Amino acid sequence: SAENGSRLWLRYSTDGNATISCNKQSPMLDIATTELRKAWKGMPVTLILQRNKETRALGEEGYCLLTSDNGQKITITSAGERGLLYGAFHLLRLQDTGAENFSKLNIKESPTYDLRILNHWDNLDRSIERGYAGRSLWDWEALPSTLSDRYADYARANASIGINGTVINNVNASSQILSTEYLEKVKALADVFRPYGIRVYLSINFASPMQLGGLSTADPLDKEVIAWWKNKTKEIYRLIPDFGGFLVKANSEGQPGPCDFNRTHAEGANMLADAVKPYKGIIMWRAFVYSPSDADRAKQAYLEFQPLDGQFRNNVIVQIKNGPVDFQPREPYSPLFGAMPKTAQMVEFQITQEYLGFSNHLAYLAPMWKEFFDFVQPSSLKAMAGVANIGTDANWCGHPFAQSNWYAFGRLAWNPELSSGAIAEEWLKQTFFDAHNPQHAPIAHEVWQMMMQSREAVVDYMMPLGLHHLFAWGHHYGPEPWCDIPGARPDWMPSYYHKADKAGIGFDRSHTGSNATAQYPDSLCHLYDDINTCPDEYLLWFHHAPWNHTMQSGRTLWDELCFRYDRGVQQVRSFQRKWDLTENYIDMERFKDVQSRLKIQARDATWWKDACLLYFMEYSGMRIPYDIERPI
Ligand code: GCW
Repeated sequence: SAENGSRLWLRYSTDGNATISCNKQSPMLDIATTELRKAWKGMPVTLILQRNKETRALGEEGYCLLTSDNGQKITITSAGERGLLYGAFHLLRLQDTGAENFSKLNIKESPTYDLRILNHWDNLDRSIERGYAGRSLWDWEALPSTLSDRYADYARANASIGINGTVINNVNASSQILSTEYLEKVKALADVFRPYGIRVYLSINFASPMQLGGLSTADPLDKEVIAWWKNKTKEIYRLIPDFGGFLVKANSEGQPGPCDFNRTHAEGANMLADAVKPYKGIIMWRAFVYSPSDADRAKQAYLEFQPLDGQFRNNVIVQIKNGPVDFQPREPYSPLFGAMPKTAQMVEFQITQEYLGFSNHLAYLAPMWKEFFDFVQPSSLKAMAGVANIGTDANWCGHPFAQSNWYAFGRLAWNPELSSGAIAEEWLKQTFFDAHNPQHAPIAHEVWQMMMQSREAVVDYMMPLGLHHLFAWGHHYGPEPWCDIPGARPDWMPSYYHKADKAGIGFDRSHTGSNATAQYPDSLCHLYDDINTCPDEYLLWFHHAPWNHTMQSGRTLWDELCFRYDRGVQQVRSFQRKWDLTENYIDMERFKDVQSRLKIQARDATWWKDACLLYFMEYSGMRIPYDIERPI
């Protein structure tokens, strides 16, 4: 049955047998105690809502898990109800991963970020931009009177990993979402999510005062526009008192914004910030801006936003994609991070695999996000957002392993110091394997290895060595480095990015080229700017390197390119073999599902390799090395 995938990582049995108590009652605390009653099989657990010095230091969402009474009892203590909910899920996770000796628990937890937010690119017609797991969960037609069970299931899954906010509609926003009719529907969702500790946010269309309000302008300095947003905000908070705020994509890819009225991003953001301020709302203002101009696309967000540092209200957070272009399998981090010391910043990761094989390819993304944190201090950020990969598919995410990315996003937003390996291990134990069965351990380890290698494999078979955006036009599935559509935007053409010619391949972003390297802090700038010190994985991001350039391996660039593409293909084949080992250990349904998706992935990897190498060969004029491709 489809049940296997639908339960996500919350598969624990429901034969709990312990005494669970709590010193207070509320809808949220009922959820916490019910979870424990259903599944906890150990000593009695008491949830204690208590404000004292210790709990206050951990905040409303933090908690202590402690074994007391000589190992006879477990207490979960928090200053806030949400802390108790998270503590309950933590305890169940420990039981399910078989990780702890419960006689000596002494755990104190609190989240690194107060805002841990999913972004849904869901449209009001229930299509999902870049969604690969069915339709949108939000059944707008049936709302507000009919509530799908999946709303609460969704909220519960999020709560179990600490996600506490959701932007439920696409950043390419319809102004319709702010109509009274839709706000009633949004309120119904917010009411379901609230006891799970989840706040609702909305993406807004900057031209809403015109499109919805009938005004002649959306100029953020116009009095009527200001008044319109104030009224709208008031209406929202009357319905949803804990509404989180707005997410805005402005002057980006054709969306309206303050620049249409000769105002800056800061002026636009601040107008909205003032409207939500009385209610403690926030504005997440995206920095994903670029246009077909002379400036290198990778430089544009920095050029536009860095000079605005210090001009934003303190309830504005600038939301920046991890890399300077667009969620590629590998990008260097965006140099805008750290370049606006007077402005709150947050990172936007993409959980949905727009550029990583949709829901056909197995790609565990925690290593990619951790790579970002190798460069950007977690403490320099205010929050974390992830573009959701969730839809109406019975298993929520399409690929059974895509669930691990939802899971990992939540865990990293709670604590970005967790290792990707540890997260993969706990996810696998909860999702596929029995942590208490020693026979499962060696198989689980093989699958763990597959997860840990999977993102690098995608980089290898799609775009190694810093190549980027070789994707097919529009849908972004599969290779099309040769794509050439007359009259189309040049910055949407792969050749803009790979610049292959007889002399070499890659985008010169060093001082001899676009000089994007200069946007990085000095030490990195020097490292990246020099073709001899630039790390292999970013070489063709920053340099137009000659085909016979000597790589760190000693191979020529061309040979290295062939080697990497081939390595990616070989790795996917090794994943297929590893997965076959699991056949007798997990349910047939998920076994077969993953097996058939790996088959697609293996075929796609070969397709990528062949397409890219055969195309680039026309420029390099070199052969694919004999031990990779023997001539027939
Ligand atoms: O990644 C690109 C996508 C668009 C998306 C845009 C954005 C929501 O191809 O589909 O639009 O980025 O992040 O705004």
